[in-house]
Amino acid sequence: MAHTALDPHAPATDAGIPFGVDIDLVTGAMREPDRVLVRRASDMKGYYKDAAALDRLIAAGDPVHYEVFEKVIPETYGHLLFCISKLYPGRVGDECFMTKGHYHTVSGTAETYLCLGGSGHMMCKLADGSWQAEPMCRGRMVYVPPHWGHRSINTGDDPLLSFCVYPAEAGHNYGDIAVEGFPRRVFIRDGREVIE
Ligand code: PAN
Ligand code: ZN
Repeated sequence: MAHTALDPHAPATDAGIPFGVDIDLVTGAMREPDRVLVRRASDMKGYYKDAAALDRLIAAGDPVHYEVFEKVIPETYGHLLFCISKLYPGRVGDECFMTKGHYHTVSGTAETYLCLGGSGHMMCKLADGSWQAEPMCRGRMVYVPPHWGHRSINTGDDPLLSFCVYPAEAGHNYGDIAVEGFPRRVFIRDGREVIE
């Protein structure tokens, strides 16, 4: 995973010993995360329909699209990875900000997303092209079964915050999704959500 260490010399959490983490359920802030992944507009080339609109956004300041806050846990069977995913509101042209999306490398691994705030969709797809968009809003948990690619999409005006949990050995396969894309995109046109 292309995660960036906040402090590369910081000792990882000893996940062999029980520990606790403070999470602000309103802002999604995780206290003392070990790692923070930051993706900006410039990291999203090739993902949006309107490439010129993305280039304009990059030129206008290259805003952060999303951040993922997590503790370091051994990525081995039996452990669970958990993180806070914070997807900022915004549009590329009229397409809603979204995460890159991925399958899990160990594709038979599931994931739960508990939405803490904001609104949007978890866009899910199978390799055969079938898809399903699950609504996300505060208090709604979305279950992504094994083998489903998944991407979160922010249709609102506030950050879309989720607490995610998945098997530690899952891994992230971005390559297949980058090639295949998702069968549907989400736009806001004339104040209305359009999935097409
Ligand atoms: C999430 C995602 C997070 C960022 O933790 O990794 O929302 O999305 P991308 O990984 O698609 O950039 C998750 O699904 N982990 O498995
Ligand atoms: Zn995942």
